Parts: sequence; structure tokens; C-alpha cells
Amino acid sequence: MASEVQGRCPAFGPGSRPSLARRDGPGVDWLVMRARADAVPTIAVVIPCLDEEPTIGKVVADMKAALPGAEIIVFDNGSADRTAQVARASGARVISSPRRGKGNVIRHVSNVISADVYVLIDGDDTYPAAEAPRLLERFLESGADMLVATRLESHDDGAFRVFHELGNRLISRTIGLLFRTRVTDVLSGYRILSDRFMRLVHLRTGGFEVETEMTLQALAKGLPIVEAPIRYRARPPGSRSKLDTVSDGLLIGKCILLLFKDYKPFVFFTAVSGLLLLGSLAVGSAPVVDYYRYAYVYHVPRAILAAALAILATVTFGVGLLLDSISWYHREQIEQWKRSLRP
Ligand SMILES: Nc1nc2c(ncn2[C@@H]2O[C@H](COP(=O)(O)OP(=O)(O)OP(=O)(O)O)[C@@H](O)[C@H]2O)c(=O)[nH]1
Ligand SMILES: [Mg+2]
Repeated sequence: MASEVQGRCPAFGPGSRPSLARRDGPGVDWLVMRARADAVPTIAVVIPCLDEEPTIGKVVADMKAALPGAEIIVFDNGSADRTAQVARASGARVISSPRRGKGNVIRHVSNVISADVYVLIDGDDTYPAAEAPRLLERFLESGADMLVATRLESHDDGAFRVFHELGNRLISRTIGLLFRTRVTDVLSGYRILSDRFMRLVHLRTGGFEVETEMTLQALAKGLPIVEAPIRYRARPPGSRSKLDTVSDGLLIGKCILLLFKDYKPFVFFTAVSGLLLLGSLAVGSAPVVDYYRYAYVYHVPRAILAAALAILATVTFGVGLLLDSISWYHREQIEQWKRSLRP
């Protein structure tokens, strides 16, 4: 059963019908949020952590200073070091997450935490927690369901490991092409999510693909995304990255392909069908030439293979048509659900 987040924005009193205006409070700039008349929005800061003892204390303290009204929850995956103790001592609530993997942790969050706004940040102090109020303001003003803090515009030397920046650009471009949109940093771990996003999106990936999946699911479900630049920092000495360039890179590639198949089935299966058809034409050229020249087919195995590939291409195209109708129906249902979530 999801536990209600206790943290509330100090700027609001019960019953006040807020409007979009700026207020200054002790130590913090709070946006008056568009909120339901009867409740003051709650903010949960979620920090997935695995062996981040050197940095978690600072991340929690920085977040407490930046968002004093928010509840800070560290999701620890059985860290071998003193991450949980340091986090608790710094004033965070620590929840032990059963299954390894950043994606599994984010899925755990949606099962056990309930808030109006979720701020996701890594525990390795590479993201500036102090920027959270500005990002929150941008998020609320935009009315988006997800804000992604982008890192490519401004970062420390050594903040990105070799190939990571290039890989990030490549992945963002690929997604931009496939989903006809413009996203600049799909792999950022610093995000703000709406309650509606957490209710509508059921994540399926368990590892570092989760950031890519969050962006793709938001695109596929028509949930608006807004980006805001931050300065990305290098991991401090003594803190170890959990990301494996090759294996996690391949997992991210697989995630994009599978979600593309599920959310753009017509394009995906037409492309596969086209490739099969090309194969059929290539293999079938010799038997066709045979027939024109000798009115007899000598390359019988090729003829059979060409025919099989052509049949497969037709069936694949048919599957694409079918799945396209199903995904249309699915999209309509999501729109209805979105309408039902409107206040
Ligand atoms: N709970 C939990 N957290 C994880 C797991 N793997 C990674 N994390 C956390 O997820 C965040 C991002 O992991 P990083 O290793 O920093 O990955 P990255 O930021 O893509 O890579 P770097 O650029 O090297 O920092 C960190 O706070 C990790 O502690 C996991 O299996 N379980
Ligand atoms: Mg990191």
C-alpha cells in the first residue's frame, strides 16, 4: 500500500485556492502550484542508491536545503557500504529495495510512494540538488508531466566517461528520428515527474534502460516533456560508477527497439516486411532469370526460399496492420484515462 508523503510546501495553507504566483519563504522560493482546492501538493524526492556512502550525505543535505518542505527518500538496494546509515543520519527516509537495478527501484517507488510531484536524482552528487526549486518552477509553469534536466550543454571535464556523451547524443537522435520529436538528453537521472505520469506509466525495464523507457513511454502516451539545462558534475574521487558502457548500452538499444515495436507497430513491421521483401527479390532474381532465359527454373531452392520470404513479408505486413489497430485502441483508452484523471 503506497504511503502518503508527509512533506508539504510551506507556502500553502489548507483551503487556499492557489494561483501561479511566486512567493518567497524562509530559505526557499516556492511556486504556488496549480493544485486541487482541498490539498496542498506534496513532493517526494527519490534517490536510488547502491554503494554511494561517499556522496549520499551531501546529496540529502543539499536537497533538504533546496526543498525543505519535501520528503527525501533513499531507495537502497542492499548497499555493501554505509549508504543507508549515512542517508538516515542526514535526515532521509531509507527504504530497502528488494530487486537490484535502477529500473526495479523506480518501479518500486510507484508501488510504495504516493505524492503529487516526484523529484528523481542520483545519489552520486553529479547533479546539482540546489537547482531543484528552479527546475520545479519550470516544471509547474510548463504543465508538463516530466521534466528532464539536461547535461550536454554544460558539464565538468570528466563528468562524462569515454563514449558516454557520444552515446547519449546518438540515442537521443535515434529516438528523435523514430518518434518524430526533439529530445536532447534521454539518459539523465535528474527528473521531475507528475503524479499522473506515475499512475499512467507502468515501467517494465529493470536496469539503466529505465531513463530511456520513461522518455519513450511519455512520448508514446502523449505526456508532455520539458527539458531544462543544468551543470553536470564529475563523480567525486572515491565514488564508483555502476554503469557498464557496453552491456548497459546494448540493453538501452534493445529497450528502444522493443518500445518502438510496441508503440509504432505499423512502422516497425512494415520495415521488417520491406527487408523480407528485399531479401525475397534478391534471392528470387536467379530463378526469375532462369525462367526468362530457359522457360525453366533451375535454381529451385532459391525459388522456394524467395517464395517463403515473400509470404513472410506479407504476413509481417499484416501483423503490423493488426497491431496498429490495437495500439490505436490502446491510445484511445489512455486518452480516456487521462481525461478521467483531470481535477
Ligand atoms: N538502488 C539502486 N541504485 C542503483 C543501482 N544501480 C545504480 N544505482 C544508483 O543509480 C544512480 C546512477 O547510477 P550511476 O552509476 O551513477 O550511473 P550513471 O550516472 O549513468 O553513470 P556515471 O556517469 O558513471 O555516474 C546512482 O545513484 C546509483 O547509486 C541499483 O542496482 N540499485
Ligand atoms: Mg552517476
